[in-house]
Amino acid sequence: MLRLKVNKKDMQLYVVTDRSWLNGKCLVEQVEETLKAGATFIQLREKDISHEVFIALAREIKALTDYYKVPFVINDDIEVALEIDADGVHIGQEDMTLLEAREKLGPDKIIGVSAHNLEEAMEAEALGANYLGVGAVFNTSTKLDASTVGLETLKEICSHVTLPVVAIGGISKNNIMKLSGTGVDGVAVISAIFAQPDITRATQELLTSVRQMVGGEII
Ligand code: 3NM
Repeated sequence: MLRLKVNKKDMQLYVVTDRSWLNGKCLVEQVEETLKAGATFIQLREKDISHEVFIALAREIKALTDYYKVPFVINDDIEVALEIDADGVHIGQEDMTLLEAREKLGPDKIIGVSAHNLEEAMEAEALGANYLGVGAVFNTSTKLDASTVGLETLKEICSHVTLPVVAIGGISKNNIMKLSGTGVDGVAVISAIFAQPDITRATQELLTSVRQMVGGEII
């Protein structure tokens, strides 16, 4: 199956939004800061938000990601993705099935799927996912129900699928190099960017590290 929608390079620095770190700042401005500093993919992930606010936020971010030519997906909410013509959705194992999402979105949209083991990863690939998110690779306090996936499992998944794979969960500039040699294409982060006082600097530092990591020696 030919899948050109997501390049492995798009996974390098995958930024997931989280309004809980705003501290009075504006999410759209924060997202633009990450894009200016080199973010390669944006996911709007907002829980506890009204449909109207979600749509308004999503539209504003879509205008930015179009301008910066970076893929933009919506977490879970396929109706929002359709309404604002996002590039796609990211779904978990417990969300709607991949086949249902594909039926609603059509063949041209991106569907990213969270996988926690080889079986889930291979199934998602077989059913037409465009990329995989694998985590949590480290302990994270951002997603309370995240269970940890070992680096060996991450490596096993990367070696068995051809899809782009992004690691998620507790990744920071201090531990990113531990992912070297796993075969992962990049990192997805929330707090390593949004919880930092200087978002531009945090983004640039992560991007530098992730490029070293993906280009690094096999461990
Ligand atoms: N998904 P941080 S971990 C949104 O394991 C999310 O699937 C995860 O936030 C998974 O970068 C996670 O602050 C939270 O750890 C990532």
